[in-house]
Formats: sequence, structure tokens, C-alpha cells
Amino acid sequence: MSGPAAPLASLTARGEVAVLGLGCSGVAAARLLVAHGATVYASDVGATPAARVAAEALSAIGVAVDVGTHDLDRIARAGTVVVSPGIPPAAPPLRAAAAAGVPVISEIELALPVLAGIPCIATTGTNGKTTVTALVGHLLRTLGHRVAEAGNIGTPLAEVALAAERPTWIALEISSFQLHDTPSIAPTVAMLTNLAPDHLDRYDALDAYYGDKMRLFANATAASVRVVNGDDAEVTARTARFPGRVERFSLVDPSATAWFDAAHGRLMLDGASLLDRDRLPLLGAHNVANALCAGLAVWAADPAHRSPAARAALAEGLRTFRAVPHRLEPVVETDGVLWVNDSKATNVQAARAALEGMTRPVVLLLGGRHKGEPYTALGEALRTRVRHVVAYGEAELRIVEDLQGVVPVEGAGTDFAHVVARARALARPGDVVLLAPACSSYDMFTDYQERGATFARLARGG
Ligand code: UMA
Repeated sequence: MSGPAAPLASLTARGEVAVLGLGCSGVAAARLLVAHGATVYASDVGATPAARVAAEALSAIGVAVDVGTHDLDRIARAGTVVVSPGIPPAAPPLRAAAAAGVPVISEIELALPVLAGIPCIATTGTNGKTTVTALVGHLLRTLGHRVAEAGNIGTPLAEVALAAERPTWIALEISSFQLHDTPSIAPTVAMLTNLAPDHLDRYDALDAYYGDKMRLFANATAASVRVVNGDDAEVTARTARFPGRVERFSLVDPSATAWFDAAHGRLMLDGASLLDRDRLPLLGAHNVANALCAGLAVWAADPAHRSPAARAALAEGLRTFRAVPHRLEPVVETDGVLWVNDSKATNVQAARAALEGMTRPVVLLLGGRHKGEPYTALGEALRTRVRHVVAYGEAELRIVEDLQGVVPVEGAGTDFAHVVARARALARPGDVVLLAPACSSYDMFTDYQERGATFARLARGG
């Protein structure tokens, strides 16, 4: 299971490597490069305390660092640029690299050769990919493997490549931003959970966003395996042209390898029952789809995962999985009101999936930084499930305008404690207060984790 002796030798031989961004992805990339003998220049346009701490740590290991600016001339002279996923293609340092013909790669592309030989189940899609990746990791572990969950889920793949102990499997979550600069990706199993509008603040057109997602299949051959959502026409249409074995999961279609037999309340895999729905400890129909997707991928990844004992382990893994924080996470039930944190629902499609999973009347918290989609796209569930919408943050007025006349809606400003207090006042015993904001968090919080943690604290009365 070992890769080539010096997997980054040809890259480091091209000259200095410029790492853009000093978030967790950039820091891990710079450290990996140093560990492989590269000369590294790292820079971040921001001068936040976090960037300064990162800069100090990297300086200490010999990296040349700029905080608060990118030295565009130096970047243009680099042999390679490693870009953090949050930096858009039109950013000045990427324009400088392009103008000078410097190759640009993602931190995942950098790490892949170091981890060559380790089987990998890679997940992309607009929604569900973090839960599916966490599920895949948990299922592989239940089967006895040493697993690293990495990528968009939080731990940079370069950090896995730096670790002393190599995993025996990798569960990789890969976003469209990361895929954009990862031309060599060829996972053991490639998964696509769904396709829906998102990130329209970064992409000019939906086609460009979906195009980046399709890069996960760019190196597919007849021997490749992919797992796709059989209920999503866009997924089916866009993936049809790629070679390889196709395994589908579906909430309705018995001809799919993994499907949900709603009549009997069972998750089915390869013609037999895998697990009763009520033994899966996750809320919402979309989480049934996530469980089917993850179970199918692990089953398809290796013939050894298809024995009766492995099937039993897969069922056990699904039973013992717990919701990932901030993803439809039940927080507390007080005075008959259940508080659910779905802070990771950062787009309309995800918020809609959360709403559709609710079986009780909902007071819905919607708001944050607008991402370009109309809130009416939350669909029929607004009318059938929502008692009241509390709109807040930068998107407040837009949400109120979109939803007036559709559902009771009020604006609650930018004080999150007040927003939560309004939800508490509006909820009746038997209701759910659901944070599924359909927006990014950056107008009021550092990230969606901070938003979710604040919601959970306030929900508990803190
Ligand atoms: N920056 C520059 N120059 C610019 C623009 C930004 O230097 O022109 C700097 C910023 O000042 C900042 C740094 O780049 O300091 C941020 O880099 P980053 O946004 O890529 O953040 P990281 O901390 O490196 O985290 C990234 C992913 N972030 C994004 O894709 C936005 C994390 O996904 C991922 O977990 C992590 O790498 C490890 O792989 C987060 C995310 O929000 C969770 N993903 C999006 C999503 O899920 O919707 C795609």
C-alpha cells in the first residue's frame, strides 16, 4: 500500500511553491510541502489573528509568509500554486498565476500522490455530502478498517498525508471548489448525492457549478464504480456519459441497488432488507437517502464488504451512527417544543430537504447572507409544514418580500438572541423550531458551526 518513494519530487523540482490562503487547507498544504523538501511561499489577503498565528507557525518551519497581502510578482514566478478552496478563480493571485502560466492545483491534488494506493470513497453533491462522508467513515470503521475522513468535511487531506500512521481507507468529501483544481482524482468509488442550485455568488452560471462537480468522474474508466442518486434527473443526465459500473440509490425505485421500501419501512440493499427505518437514528427522508447512498458505496467498494458478516456490520453501523453536529441535529425539547439545529443548511435546497423531513408544525429561522436563490423555492413544504418564518440578517428583507402572502413571516433583525426569542414566543407545544437558514452565516458569524453552536446554546436557555 505504499506510493512512490518521492511522490512530490517533480512538483518540488519546478521551483518555489506558492500556497494561497492560510486557513486550515493552506496551512496543511504548506506543512506537507515542507515535509517533502519544497521551498514554500504562503500568503493570505486577510490579516486576522488566526492568519497571524498560522503565519508564525509556518515561518518557524522555514516558510516565507505574507499576511494581509499576496505578492503577485512572486506568485507569478512560482513553479506551482496551491490554492485554498475558498479563493475564487477571479481573485488577483489566481489571475496573476494564470497570466504567467503557472499551474494551479488544490491542496487535495497535492496530497493525492502522497496517499497513492489507499482506497478512497469520494463524495460530492450539493447536499448531504458531509453526512454521507461521515456515514461512510463510520461504516468502514464498523467493518474493521482504519479510516480517515477528510476534505470539505473539515480535516484537510494534506493533514492525513502528514500523519505518521496511514489509514487503510479514506472517506473524502470533495466540494466543487476543490474539484475545480483536482485533475488527477480517480477514487475507488465516486459518489454524487444530488445537484441543485448553490454558490451562485461564486459561479456565473449553474452549468459551471455542475461542471465542476462532474470533474469527480473525469478519470473514470470501464473499471470505475460510481454511486449516484437515481431520483435526481439532473444527476442521471449529467453522469450518463462516463464509463464504469453505475450503482443507484433511490427513495422510491425498487430497481435501484439500494432503495427505500416505504410500504414496509425498510432500507433495502441488493434485493434484501438491510435495516428497518425506525432503527436508523436520523431525522428526515433525505437522511434515509444519505444512509442508502453511504451503505451502497461501502458495499460496492470491495467484494469483501458483501459477505453476510459484512452486511450485518453495515446494518450495525447505520444503527449506531449519530447525527453530525449542525446537520438536522436535535438539540433539546422543552415545553413540548423540539429545537433542531440544521445550521449547515446553507442553501435553499438543503433547507427545503430539512423542512420536508419535519412531521410537526415548524417555526423556521431563515436568514444570513443571501446566496442568490429565491426563497419561494422552499416549495410546498412552506405552506404545509410552516407555522411561521422568522427572517433575520442581511437577507431579512429579501426573505420577507419573497414569502409575504405565502406563509406568515416577520423580520427580526440582526441580534441572534432576539431572533431566537421571537421563535420561542411563536412556537406552541408540539412544534419544532428549526434553524435551516438557506443562507451562509458570514454576515453575523465566523462560520456555520458558530451559528449552530449559538443557536443550540440559546435553545437550551443559555
Ligand atoms: N483568502 C486569500 N485570498 C483571497 C481570498 C481568500 O488569501 O483572495 C484567504 C482568506 O483570508 C482565508 C483563507 O483564504 O484566510 C480561507 O481559505 P478557505 O476559505 O479555503 O478556508 P479553509 O479554512 O482552508 O477551509 C477549506 C474549506 N473552505 C471552503 O471551501 C470555503 C472548508 O470547507 C474545508 O473544510 C477545509 O478547507 C478542509 O478541506 C468549508 C466550506 O464552507 C466547510 N465549504 C463549502 C461548503 O461546504 O459549502 C464549499
